[in-house]
Amino acid sequence: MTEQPRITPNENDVLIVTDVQYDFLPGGALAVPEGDAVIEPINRLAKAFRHVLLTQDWHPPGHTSFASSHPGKKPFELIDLHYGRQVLWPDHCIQGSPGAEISRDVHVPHAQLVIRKGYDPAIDSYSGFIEADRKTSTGLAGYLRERGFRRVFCTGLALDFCVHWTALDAKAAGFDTYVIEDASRAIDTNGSLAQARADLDAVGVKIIHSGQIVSP
Ligand code: VGL
Ligand code: ZN
Repeated sequence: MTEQPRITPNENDVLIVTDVQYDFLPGGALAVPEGDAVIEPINRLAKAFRHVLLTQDWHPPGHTSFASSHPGKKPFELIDLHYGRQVLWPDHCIQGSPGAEISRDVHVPHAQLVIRKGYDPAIDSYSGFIEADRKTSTGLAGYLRERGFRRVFCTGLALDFCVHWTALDAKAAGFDTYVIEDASRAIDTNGSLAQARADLDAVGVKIIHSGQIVSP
């Protein structure tokens, strides 16, 4: 294997920790396989970044992304909504519920921002930047620009949904964007993981390993 380049986080870098919430962890309503494996690398990485922010999936009860909101539909089926195709999910990350809490095992006391998403009852949001209608902004790109960040490092859950879309939108917003693969895990439904990798590659998001930044 060729040696991977080392990356040293600097003042213009931000680590984004996506959706490490109880509902995406083992035992949760939408548990990502091996989701808890992201916590150790994230904790290790977080110590190397001065600037860290978290995202939090944050749905009202009856959210349009829930299969339970569409009579006769089951989780993981696809449906066409007013903004396009939507995977239907088990009810998850309901505002104020224990499952929506960020895991207490994520040790990022110095996180500077928690950006919530998916709070519009009629629009899902995988991305921390732009909702699934692909129009409504969360304000995150403006925040990052105003803070002067240039490189964005993406981690968390799930690699093929929220990390994927957050990374694509970071790149499209002009940030030099990385996904730290071992600090992320996928749901992998309907070919979503292969598609996510192809999309990230196609736009030049760099897929790296945490060992390039911090030693295990
Ligand atoms: C996510 C499915 C539904 C994620 C959020 O965090 O990747 N996936 N809501
Ligand atoms: Zn969600």
